[in-house]
Amino acid sequence: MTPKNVDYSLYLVTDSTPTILGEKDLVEVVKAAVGGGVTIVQLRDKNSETAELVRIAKDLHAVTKPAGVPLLINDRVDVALAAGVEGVHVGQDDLDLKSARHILGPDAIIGVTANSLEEALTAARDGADYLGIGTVYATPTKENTKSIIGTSGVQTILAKLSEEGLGNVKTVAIGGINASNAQRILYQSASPAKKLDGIAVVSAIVAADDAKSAGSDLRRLVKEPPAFAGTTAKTNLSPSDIIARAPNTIKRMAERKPLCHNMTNLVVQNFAANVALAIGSSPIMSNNGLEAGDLAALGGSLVINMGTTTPEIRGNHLKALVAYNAVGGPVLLDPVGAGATAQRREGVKALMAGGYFDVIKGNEGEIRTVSGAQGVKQHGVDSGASQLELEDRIKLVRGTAARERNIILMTGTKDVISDGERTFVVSNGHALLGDITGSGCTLGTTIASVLAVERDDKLLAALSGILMYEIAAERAAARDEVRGPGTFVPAFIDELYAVRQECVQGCDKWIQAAK
Ligand code: 3NM
Ligand code: MG
Repeated sequence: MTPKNVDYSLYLVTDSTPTILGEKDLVEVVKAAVGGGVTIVQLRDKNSETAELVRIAKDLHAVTKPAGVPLLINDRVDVALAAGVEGVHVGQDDLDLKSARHILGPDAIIGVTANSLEEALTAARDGADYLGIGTVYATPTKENTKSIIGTSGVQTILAKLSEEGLGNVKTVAIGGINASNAQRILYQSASPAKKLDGIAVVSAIVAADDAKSAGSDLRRLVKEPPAFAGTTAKTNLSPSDIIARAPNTIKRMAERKPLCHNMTNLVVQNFAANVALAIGSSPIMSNNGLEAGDLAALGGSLVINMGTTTPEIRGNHLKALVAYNAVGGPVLLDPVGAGATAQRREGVKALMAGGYFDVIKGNEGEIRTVSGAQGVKQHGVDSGASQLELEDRIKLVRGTAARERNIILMTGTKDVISDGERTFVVSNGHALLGDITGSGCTLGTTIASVLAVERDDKLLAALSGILMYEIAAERAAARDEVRGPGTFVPAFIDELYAVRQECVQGCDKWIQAAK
């Protein structure tokens, strides 16, 4: 057990306060957690007197040492020395790293709390063995945390560490991490050059009724990629290959008839169900989060549409999101009107912190809000005029997709779609789509339907859906009987149906209209 060879994958930080530990015995909890698979332990106790702390540390060490699990003491270098444990963890207001190193020597494991990029870079330069990066999500366990940085904040720090040649420092994330989000946090915080070495948890283990099973559940989760990651190898299809494959992708969808579960707004339920039927998926319109687990088990995909949202609806959305993430069922977010009200801005944040979206699609204002831009002006749920140049839209979409590690689609006269590496601008579609209700929402339904059958290359799935949808709109608008929005809707549904039939019959001339 040398300091440079520590397994940081599941880091338990203790807490002896009654609200978290309850009536349980700390040593028993740590013993159980180590039995479950915790790989490193920190004694964090802000209340006990020094002599008592040393006693606790020795008791814990008697449990951790035989298991080959390092024990560190929060803040107290003196206690670490007295108890003969493997190291310390120091916060920004504790003894500084260099002094701690001087006292404990080169072999001690010394970790530092980093709540910001500056703190992370400084600690890494000063020779910390690892950084505890946070606060990822707000947590009742530690009040007055400095800032909630989310997975994007962790990712920024990891990328910068690597860029500055500090990629060797080990890293764990902390704050609000539990079994429901551990895999996603590891996945979404990863930058191309550096990923986390592990997660640190307090309440997810210490407050659990059974610390051993809580520990072993978490250990299993941190070892495996999340179900939604699908095959991690991206297909290396060229842009023209991707477009050429769209008809066959639609064909597979129409033949499989996957379930497309829509949690959508009151306005478009009927239209969205009709679009799903026309393109060849099987719609279910259910806003009940409690049945989402049963529906997710059927192997389809989910659309979460914020069109008519309330706190109660958001609760249902979050339940469904977790249920689909657990089985790797694709989820598409349509953050309708995201920038329009405080409720909606909050809603987007809560949803993005509550689970993984394979695709997020919205108009310019909505995607800007998703990207975290402040002060986005949106008057209603309609798109309004574009405020960004195409070049800036591309940058924003690509950057957000790379950050979220998903697909971002910004709709408009020109749609911009990216998986963070590959970016497409689609110029298909028709102005009449802007004159009917639910065209954005049902594009979401279309893309989600394709995603249900094409999970390896999600960009291919999304692009196939967009092309089918927008080329069908062009064909509908060109029909003689179409004189405006009223006659457009039935013609559009017919053309979606026609494109689907053409795909099934292997006649893919329609794709030549892609531009
Ligand atoms: N440090 P839980 S957050 C000890 O942000 C600690 O530096 C934090 O508790 C930081 O796993 C935190 O119960 C508490 O959310 C984490
Ligand atoms: Mg401290």
